[in-house]
Amino acid sequence: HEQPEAVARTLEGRIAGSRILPNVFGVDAETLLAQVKNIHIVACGTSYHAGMVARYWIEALAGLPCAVEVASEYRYRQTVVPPGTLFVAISQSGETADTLAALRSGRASARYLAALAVCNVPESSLVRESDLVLMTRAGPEIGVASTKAFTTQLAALALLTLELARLNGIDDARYEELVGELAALPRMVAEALKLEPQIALLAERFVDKQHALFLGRGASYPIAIEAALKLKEISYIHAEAYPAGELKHGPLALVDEHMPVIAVAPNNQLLEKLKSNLEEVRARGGELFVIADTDVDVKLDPDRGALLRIDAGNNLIAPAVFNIPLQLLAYHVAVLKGTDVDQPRNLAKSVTV
Ligand code: F1P
Repeated sequence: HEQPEAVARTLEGRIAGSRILPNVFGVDAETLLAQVKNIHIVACGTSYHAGMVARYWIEALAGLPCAVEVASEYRYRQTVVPPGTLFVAISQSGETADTLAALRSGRASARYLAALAVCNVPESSLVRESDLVLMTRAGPEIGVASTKAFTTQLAALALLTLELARLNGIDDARYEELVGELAALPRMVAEALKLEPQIALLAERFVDKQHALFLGRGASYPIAIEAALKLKEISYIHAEAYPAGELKHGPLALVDEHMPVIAVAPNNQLLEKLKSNLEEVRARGGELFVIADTDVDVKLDPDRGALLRIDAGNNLIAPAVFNIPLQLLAYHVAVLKGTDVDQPRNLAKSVTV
């Protein structure tokens, strides 16, 4: 519920009128970022999912090649780092061992053009050891599971994307339009939170479930993965996420009346494809819950699912907005099941070993 303020803090002083202010990423950042030819994003857990969203944004808007990987694998691969690579480490705590190790191994061999930290803790090791820093300013997260940290990471990564897009020649009018949309994010998040009573009702339909399947396409796919992670880490329901187009390559075999399917349906060029994937679920008697943009219609059997509408705004910030009802869903299922939402079993806030 603090997220509108947290996201507003992330954006504060970084947008003036219709542009992102120069040097919000550090001293001489503009000169450095103008040389970026390639991006490697590295993170763990929820922060990794924020990076996955950013990859869609950076490729589409800045036209730069962008790879994203969990730090625990990146650090052990013989990663090829092309010249002009910006290393972006995302971490709420700035102390996650694998993320720091990935940063340090790259720095030791001087392979990066620069390292940029997207982080929530100013005095952290990650911030101290990076060349450029973008603080998320989420404020302290009490719970183990990242919520506002994730949404503010998305806001910070959208700032980075738009700066890279500007430096790589995005059309001025499009740039200004996108900056305006990003500035509206705190308000959109506040609106999304108003869905809570509906989500609380929806949660009742998950309490007795053993499994759940989340689907998304494009930049909504990482949001589906993050939603599955939230559900499993705080409610202990086994949840998986797939790109909706992968359904027929295996997971469809799991769909029956016991498998709830939750789909994220923004109004974009992928919608028709998504609808045909959802039809495959419906035809097999699966329970289908669709979180959809206001003007999206999806065919559902009333007793076998539900449609929840949300004003997700536009393509850029839509993932951050869709994320809110999905976090609320995990929260309400956990509350109904009586699990400890703030301190899930077996998990630590910061994985430092
Ligand atoms: C990464 C992370 C969190 C998760 C949990 C364990 O932390 O996977 O996303 O919620 O607390 O660690 P960080 O690198 O973002 O601090």
